[in-house]
Amino acid sequence: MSIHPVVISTWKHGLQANKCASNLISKKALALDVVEEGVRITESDPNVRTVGYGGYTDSLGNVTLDASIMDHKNNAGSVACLKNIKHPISVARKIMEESGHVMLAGSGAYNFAIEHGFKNEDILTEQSQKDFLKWKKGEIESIPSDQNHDTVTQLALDMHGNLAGACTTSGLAYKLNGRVGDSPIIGSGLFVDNNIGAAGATGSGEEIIKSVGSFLIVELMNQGYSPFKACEESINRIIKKHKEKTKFQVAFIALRKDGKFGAAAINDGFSYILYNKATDNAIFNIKGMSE
Ligand code: SD4
Repeated sequence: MSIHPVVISTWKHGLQANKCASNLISKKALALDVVEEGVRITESDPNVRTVGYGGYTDSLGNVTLDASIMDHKNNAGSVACLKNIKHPISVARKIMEESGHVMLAGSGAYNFAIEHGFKNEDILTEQSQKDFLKWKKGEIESIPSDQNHDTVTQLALDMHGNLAGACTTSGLAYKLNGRVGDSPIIGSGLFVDNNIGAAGATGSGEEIIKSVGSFLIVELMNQGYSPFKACEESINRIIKKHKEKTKFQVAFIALRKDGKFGAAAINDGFSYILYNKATDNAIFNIKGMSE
């Protein structure tokens, strides 16, 4: 039976990442290589302000990056609070493949990266620096929520029938120094089980961590939920914990082993990009479940 590849990425600014990944996957590349190459495009783009190079800073003016990756053999790698390295997703993969560990953080992660051939690069752009100074002076109170949640998470099913996922972010703008979000936490920002499916998150990391949202979606798919219903249930569990209408955003995407996919979000404004046999990198806008 021939397998039709699928690539799905969070947010409309995941378009270039999805295009790169879909181009590779249509040439029979492995899902793991596809998702790494795909999200590296976003990590390099200074106009995407919450991923990689040119991301918003933390409360001390540093750009600190979180990322995770999982392959079809249940291997996982992740990096938290990484400074001065442009491609945290590739460091996460190196940790997965060569460290004997799953997760490295802070200066240990940086030293590991340097020892493994990554370059020290200044990832603070002039714009990030200017915005930080304005924020310090109180001229920016907060970032509009549609611009403060743009972690790129990408899931792929390759022609060999294997799943992989990658998730990368600079986290919430002006977060406390040392804060780690959901993106590098396996099961929260990302989870892949090659027998079942894959899921990934974007949005308020604290909420996603507390609900272990991506693992929950994969487990619900294991129990027979469709990818869409599984995403909805994971969102609903977060909404139900809050008495007031939830102002923060959380969104999930999911991809099942058979290529079926789904997405759901708490509030309006979330979009995702899909490549499959029916759609060549189209953008889909999602209506929020709390609206
Ligand atoms: C975090 N999930 O660190 C991320 C936030 C996000 O772009 O989506 N940022 O909590």
